[in-house]
Amino acid sequence: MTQDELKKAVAKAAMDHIAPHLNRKSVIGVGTGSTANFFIDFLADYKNEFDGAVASSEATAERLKGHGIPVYDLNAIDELEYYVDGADETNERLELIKGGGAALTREKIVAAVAKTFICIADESKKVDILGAFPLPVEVIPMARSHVGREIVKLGGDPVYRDGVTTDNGNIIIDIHNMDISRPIQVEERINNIVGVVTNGLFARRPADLLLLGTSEGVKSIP
Ligand code: ABF
Repeated sequence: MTQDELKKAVAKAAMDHIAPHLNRKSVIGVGTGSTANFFIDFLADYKNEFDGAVASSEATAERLKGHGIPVYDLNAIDELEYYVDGADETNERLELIKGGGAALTREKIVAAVAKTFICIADESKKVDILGAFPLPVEVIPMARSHVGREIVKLGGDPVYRDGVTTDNGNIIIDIHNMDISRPIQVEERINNIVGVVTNGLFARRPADLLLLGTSEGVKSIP
């Protein structure tokens, strides 16, 4: 199977997982990226069976609206039962690196609110130790040099992501060669640097369910 076929298979598996629980009041949290896009396309088939969605990026909001799915501001929502999104890396404990698409802050906010975070990914994303994928950090523009210096002190190599502005008007620094054998500690240390909005480690709030696309079919973890 191609990588796209694996992504489509996990998106379908996520839809099959939540479909029986949808009702007219349900609002679904929807992530960003190519795997999440496949999920949005499946979600569109059910648009008369739920209320609407909360989007983790402007791009996702546009795709949802294009399908005629109402998009709500998160502040207008009392409860979010499910959040479905992809990842750049996941380990066995469902701790993730996200943010390759620069939407990490909104993704982390939606994940924080959702009762159940379902991560959908093809098997290329599964690793033993996080960190081969450079760790994205959203930074307030005037703090760029300061944050870079602090990252070096923590043992990482900061690389400014040229030409990228987040939906929140900030910049992205990608951290290469960081030791992420203790993900929660690294997540907290980076978030404590003044000027950091958030970083792409989802370890304090990992996914609850991983649907992993493999050549033998979709694996459900745990
Ligand atoms: C989002 O999309 C991100 O957090 C992650 O960076 C990316 C994964 O992209 P794809 O599904 O295209 O591989 O979920």
